[in-house]
Amino acid sequence: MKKVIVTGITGQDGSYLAEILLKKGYQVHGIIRRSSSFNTARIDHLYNDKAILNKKLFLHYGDLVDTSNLNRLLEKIEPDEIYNLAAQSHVKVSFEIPDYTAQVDALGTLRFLDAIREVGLKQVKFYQASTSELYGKVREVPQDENTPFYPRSPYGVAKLYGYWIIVNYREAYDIFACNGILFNHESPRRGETFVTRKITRAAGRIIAGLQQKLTLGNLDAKRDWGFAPEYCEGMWRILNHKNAEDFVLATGETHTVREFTENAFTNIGIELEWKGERENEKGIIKKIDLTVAENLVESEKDKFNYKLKNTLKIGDEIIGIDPNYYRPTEVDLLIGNPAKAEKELNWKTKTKFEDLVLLMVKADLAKILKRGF
Ligand code: NAP
Ligand code: F7E
Repeated sequence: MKKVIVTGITGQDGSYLAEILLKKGYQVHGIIRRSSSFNTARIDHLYNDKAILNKKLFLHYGDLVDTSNLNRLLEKIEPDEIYNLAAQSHVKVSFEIPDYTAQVDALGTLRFLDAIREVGLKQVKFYQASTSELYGKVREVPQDENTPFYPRSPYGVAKLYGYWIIVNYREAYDIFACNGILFNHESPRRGETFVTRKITRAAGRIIAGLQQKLTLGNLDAKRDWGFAPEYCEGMWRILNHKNAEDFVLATGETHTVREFTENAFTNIGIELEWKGERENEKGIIKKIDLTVAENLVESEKDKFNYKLKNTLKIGDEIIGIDPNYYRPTEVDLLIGNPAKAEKELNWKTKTKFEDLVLLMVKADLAKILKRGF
């Protein structure tokens, strides 16, 4: 049985990747960090499964800022593959904690690579979670593996170090190390402070009468949004390609935050109208039809403990802007060209933008009507 280490296993991608690797027959060793409250919600369904717990899934405490435990874990596990997904992954937060972000996202990658060298694991394959944020102030449209980088945040700059140290260790020490340059990928497991999940969760809470208003930042930023599980399958394909190379994973489509918002609210029966400009812009209800939200989750209604309580009406202001969500330097436009991955890995996204928004809205609304929050 092949053994694999996944850092960041408690995150969105780590949880999907763990599922994929378990299905492929790997023994999965996840690294989790100590937390004052439970942080394993995304993998509890795997960890609580006794068969998996006993034979295939192991969790170890560790932190990318602690070198000593990385060496120990590598010696103990002797993995065939390592997926380095752990990171301070929030771009806006990286402006508040740039030093910590660099410690984890830049030096954390170096620590891991150097531990591999130190322990002498010659055969191990290493995946690095690189990002479209490297392109930042984009030098060309669309972006591919040869597009020059211009990061626009402490997060992007830290990940730039991570990218180049992978390339350097590959060339200097012949380590099978690869960068997956992944464009934004989302899911019902996306953290609630990233814009997509913030919007889909708010749409559900607003139509359920639990929240009056959604406050956002820059509505005009454009992102290439795909569905996370498909990207995690792509990570495995990158490491199982015959050569250690870097790959872009993306959909090749781009949409604004505004379009995502409009789409999400349409899925719960609200048509929005925008009024005002910049920080004075507001999203107002133009049309509303409660049966749309009811029909969306009709098939799951037996599991619900709460009902939709609609007190909304045409003219209600349900979206506002708070400049606190603006970033000191923004990434305005991302659109990836996944041609290399399509050709060499036979990897292609299946979930279209509209389907992604729909599945996220539906999952959030169902969760809210089950739990009441
Ligand atoms: P996420 O949900 O924020 O998960 C991050 C994971 O890293 C969590 O498990 C977190 O643990 C862990 N972590 C944070 N700091 C750590 C530390 N010091 N030591 C050990 N673990 C630490 O992120 P994601 O969306 O799954 O993304 C996975 C990776 O891909 C990240 O490296 C991200 O930067 C990169 N990426 C993401 C996207 C995207 O669109 N999702 C695109 C390109 C690249 P806790 O659960 O305890 O917080
Ligand atoms: O922002 C705008 C914001 O935080 C997307 C991470 O996974 O993908 C992610 O980084 C856009 C930005 O993701 C709000 O200004 C407007 O333009 O969802 P986000 P991100 O910054 O693209 C990349 C590929 C990664 O690697 C990262 O790890 O949405 N925006 N209003 C907002 N963003 C947030 N978070 N909250 C708002 O209220």
